[in-house]
Amino acid sequence: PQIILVHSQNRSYSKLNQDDVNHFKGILNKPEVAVIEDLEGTGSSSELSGYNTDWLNKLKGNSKLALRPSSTEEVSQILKYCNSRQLAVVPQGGNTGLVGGSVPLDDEIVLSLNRMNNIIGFDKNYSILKTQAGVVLEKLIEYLEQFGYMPPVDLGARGSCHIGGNLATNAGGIKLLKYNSLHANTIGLTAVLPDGTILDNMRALRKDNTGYHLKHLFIGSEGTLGVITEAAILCPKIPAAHNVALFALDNFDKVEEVLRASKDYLSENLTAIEFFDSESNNILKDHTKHRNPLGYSHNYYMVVEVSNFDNTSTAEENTKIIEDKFFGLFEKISTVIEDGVIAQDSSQREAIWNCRERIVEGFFKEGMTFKYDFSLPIDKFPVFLDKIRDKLGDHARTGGYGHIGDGNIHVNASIKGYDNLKLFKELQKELEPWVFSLVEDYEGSISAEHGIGSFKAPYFELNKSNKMVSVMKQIKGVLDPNGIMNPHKLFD
Ligand code: FAD
Ligand code: S2G
Ligand code: ZN
Repeated sequence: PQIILVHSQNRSYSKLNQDDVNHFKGILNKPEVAVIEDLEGTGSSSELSGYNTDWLNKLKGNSKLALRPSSTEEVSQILKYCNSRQLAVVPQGGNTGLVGGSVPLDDEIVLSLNRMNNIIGFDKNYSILKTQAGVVLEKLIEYLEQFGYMPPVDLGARGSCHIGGNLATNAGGIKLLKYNSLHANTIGLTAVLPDGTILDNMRALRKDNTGYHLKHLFIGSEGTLGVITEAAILCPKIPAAHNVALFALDNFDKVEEVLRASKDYLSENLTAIEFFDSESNNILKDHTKHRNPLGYSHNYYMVVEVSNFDNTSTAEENTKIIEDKFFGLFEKISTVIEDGVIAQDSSQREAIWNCRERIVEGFFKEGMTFKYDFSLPIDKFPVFLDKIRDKLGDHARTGGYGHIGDGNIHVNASIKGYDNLKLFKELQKELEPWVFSLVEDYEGSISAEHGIGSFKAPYFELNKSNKMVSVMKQIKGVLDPNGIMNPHKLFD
C-alpha cells in the first residue's frame, strides 16, 4: 500500500508514559478491550496499526495508544485527563474519511467511538432517531426500516462510517439533494469538550430558540472542538416506491440539460441525480467486477433516482406511478440522451448505483490518487477537468464524477501503481496550490463534503476570508485552549 510516513512535527505536547496508560486502564470499563497500547513501539499490535492508517493508506501515524470508551462519561474522563496532561487526541469513527483527518499525524492518542454503538431509540411522533455516535450508518438504515423511516444521509461508505463521523464531517452523500444536510436534520447532539465538559443538547425538540445553537459548531468540526457522543436526527419516511435509471450522453451540455429537465419535470419526486465521465467508467471496468449496462463508448453517464411518496396506493400502483414519471422524463430528454435504461428490479438498481458509488475503488486500485471534492458552478465542471488533465498529462488517469445536483464534483487522478512516491510528490507540489487557487477564482469550495482534514489544511485559508478564519480560530481557542483536539487538522 501507499504509506507516506508523516514526519513528526515539533509540537508542545506531552509524550505518553506508563502512568498515563495505567490511568486509562483504571478509569475505563473492560480495559482489556478499551485500551489498545504498544508503549514500547514494537509495532506488535496490528489492531493499533488499523487505528493509525487511513482508508486511503496515505497516512500512517505512530500512535502508541487507542482508547475505546463505552460512554459519554468515560469520554469526558479521558479528555479531562488528556487536557491536564497536554496529550493530543484524535477522535475516530469508522475511519473512512478521505482527507487525512481521522488518524494521528504523529503519536496522538486515538479516541475511537466504535464501542459507543448503541441505538437509543426512535420517536415516532417526531420521527427523530436518538443514537450513540459510534453506530455504523448501515445499522441505522436497518434499524429504522422497521418504522418505515431512514436516515437523511446516505453514502458509499455506509457499511463502515459512523453517524458520529458523518456529523463531524457534515457528510453530504447521495441524498442531500432531497433531504438536505445533517445541519438541517440534526435536532440534538451531545458533545464533550477537551476539558471534559459534557454539553448535553439531546432534548430533541423540533423547535427550540433559546440561545446560540451550539450543536452546529460540532457538525463539520472534524474532531477539532470536541467529541460527539450522541445525536438526535430527524429522519424522513422511506418512499412508497422508488426506482433508478442510467443515461448515456455524449457531451456535458446535454448532462446539464438532463439535470434541468429532471428537476423541472420530476420536482419533489427527484431523490438523487449523479454523473460520471468516461474515464471514471473505464477505470471501474479495469479494476472492479462492476459492469455498466450501457457500455463504455459514451462520454458521460447519469444516475437519476425517482421516488413516490404516496402511501395510499398499492405497490403495483406505486410502481406504475414511478414508471409513468420515468417515461414522461424520457419524452423530454429522448433527443438529448444517447441511451438509457431503467432498473427492472433491486439487483439492477444496485448494479446501476455500483457504477457510480464504486468509482472510488477503481481509482484507488489504479494507484496513488489525487482526490478532489469541489463545489463549483456546474457549467465549469468540464473546464476544470480539462485543466487538471492538461496539468497531469499522461502521468495520470483523471476522472470526474459526483453529486451534480449539489454542484459537487469529485475529481480523482491516479498515477499508476504505488511505487512512485517521488513522482506523486512532484506532481502534487505542481498541481495543488494551482488547483485550489483555481477553485477560489471560480468562487467554489475546496471541500464540498469531505472536510479539510490534514490534506487540505495548507489551502484552507485560500478558500475562506481571513476574517472568517480568525473567528474560527478564536472559537477553537475558547473550546480547546490547549489545542489537544486533532492538532494540524483543519488549521495547518
Ligand atoms: P472518520 O473517518 O473516522 O473521521 C472523520 C473525521 O471526523 C475526523 O476528523 C475525525 O477526527 C472526526 N470524527 C469522527 N468521529 C467523531 C466524533 N464522534 N466526534 C468528533 N469527531 C469525530 N463523504 C461524503 O461526504 N459523501 C460521500 O458520498 C462519501 N462517499 C464515500 C465513499 C467511500 C467508498 C468512502 C471510503 C468514503 C466516502 N466519504 C464520503 C468520506 C467519509 O465516508 C465521510 O467523511 C464520513 O462521514 C466519515 O465518517 P467516519 O465515521 O468514517 O469518520
Ligand atoms: C463519492 C467519495 C469518493 C471520492 O463517491 O461520492 O464522496 O473519491 C465520494 O471522493
Ligand atoms: Zn461524494
